[in-house]
Amino acid sequence: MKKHECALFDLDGVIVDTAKFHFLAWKKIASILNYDLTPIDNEKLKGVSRSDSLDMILKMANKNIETSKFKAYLIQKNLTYLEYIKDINSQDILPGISEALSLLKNKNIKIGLGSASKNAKIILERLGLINYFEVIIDGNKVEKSKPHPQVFLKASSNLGIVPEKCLVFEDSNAGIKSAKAAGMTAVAIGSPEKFSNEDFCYPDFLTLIQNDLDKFF
Ligand code: B16
Ligand code: MG
Repeated sequence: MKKHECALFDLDGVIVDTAKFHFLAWKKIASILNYDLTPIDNEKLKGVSRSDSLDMILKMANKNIETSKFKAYLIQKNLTYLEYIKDINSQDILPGISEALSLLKNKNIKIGLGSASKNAKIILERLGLINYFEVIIDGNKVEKSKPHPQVFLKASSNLGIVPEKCLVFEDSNAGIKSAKAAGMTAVAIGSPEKFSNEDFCYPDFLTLIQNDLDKFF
């Protein structure tokens, strides 16, 4: 197995289960549009930026809205989401993540974040994990949303590691496509049927670190 020098983590759905809160917040906006957003619809929104997500929901609902309303829905969605995550703390870190971060740190592997979320920093702070990350590329730092490779390419160039030596942990199909388009090794976390282009897939992070984390680094 090729050894990697850098680990790039997605946030929502990999480090913490905030995906369920994004879903609930979008469900409220969708219901205003008279659309019942389903978990299957929601899979397509994972890893996608806030405004691209609203565009996709409008297509699903077959609705057109004016720009002012579009902006208002983005604000409303984020306020709902922020309310859901206001008490988030270290107990919400998904199993295996803390162990993996300290293991990687001890091995001198560079650690970065590649998230579409504009709320990434406050979430990492609330989880008490922010100091593990040498580089944080979030939704405020990219113009192009996953599946575009920009988020992971920016992380690797900021860390000074070539893409081929970077390993990405992702829970979304958009994120896996982004990692592969960046020329990186893509590890999918979740059920294999959700993904199309991953290099490896594990049902959850705990299974990955109990069996295989060492072989990648
Ligand atoms: P925000 P990730 C993504 O984060 C989420 O998966 C996606 O559902 C969300 O729309 C996006 O962040 C933007 O989040 O509204 O907080 O800016 O999975 O790339 O860490
Ligand atoms: Mg994610």
